Amino acid sequence: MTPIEIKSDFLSALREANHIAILTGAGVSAESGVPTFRDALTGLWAKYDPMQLATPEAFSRDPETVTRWYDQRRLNVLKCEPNPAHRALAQWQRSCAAGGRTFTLITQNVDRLHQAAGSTDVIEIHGSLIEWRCLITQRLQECRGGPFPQYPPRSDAGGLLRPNVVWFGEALPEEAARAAEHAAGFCDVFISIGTSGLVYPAAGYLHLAKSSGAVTAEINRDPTPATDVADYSMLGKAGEILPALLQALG
Ligand code: BJW
Repeated sequence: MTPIEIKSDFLSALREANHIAILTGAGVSAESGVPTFRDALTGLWAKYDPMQLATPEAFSRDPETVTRWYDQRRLNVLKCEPNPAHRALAQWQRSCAAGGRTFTLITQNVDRLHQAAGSTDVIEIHGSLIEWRCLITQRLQECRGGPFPQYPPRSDAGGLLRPNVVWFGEALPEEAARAAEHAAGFCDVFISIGTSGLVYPAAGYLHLAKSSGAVTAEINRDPTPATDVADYSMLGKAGEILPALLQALG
């Protein structure tokens, strides 16, 4: 394995930063066995396009298929464990807190693996697929059990249940969106990790941070639209780069 190169001026920027903001995407959970959003769907799901399933229109048209897809993903996520990338971010947050510095973790992931690794105050801008919402009462219920007995599932009130995630065309949760924008606009260093940078408004946060004067960086297995925009780009697996970065920071 080639050694991971971390630029010394990037390390200096991190050491001097009072406010660090991180945006994570599906690539951070890939090494835990959670397929990324745009990974080809396999098996029975191969004929579907995730961009078409993750919409309120698909749910209205075919709630059975959409909820089966989300439940299968929920059941997979419940079997997955945090990986070294999640753990490094949680450890980094603790060490920043101990030094009186702010470390804001914004995630697009709906799998709760950051929280399982010990990260706190995680800003979930796309919701969570562990929580489901009754369309009659709007009550949320955490679902950690086995498969639902029927699809689409129903709440005790008899309403349809949908995953509490943000679909295309839906607004982000107001408080999470406000907190994420604030963190991106006021941080000293912003790092985008494991996201394709295709979905807005999240894809705009690195630009917002940069135009507000932050040092920006990207960690991704592959180049993305953010690669040429960020001040630093580290190509590789998040589960290898983040622990190396933390070690380099001492
Ligand atoms: C690794 C790795 C390893 C792999 N290590 N890396 C402005 C311009 C254009 C369009 C819009 C715009 N503003 C809004 C829009 C429309 C739309 C949008 O962005 N469309 C684009 C497709 C163009 N946005 C919306 O609709 C948003 N809503 C909105 O803006 O509302 C406005 C409104 C206001 C008021 C009233 C009403 C509306 C909502 C977006 C919601 C996105 N939701 C989803 C689904 C969540 C549930 C689910 O999971 O099913 O969120 S879509 C999907 O994409 C999911 C993800 O969180 C999100 C981002 O994906 P991510 O994380 O980047 O994953 P991938 O798979 O794309 O990439 C993985 C990456 O990992 C790759 O780069 C790999 O290389 C890398 N990788 N292994 C490091 N080991």
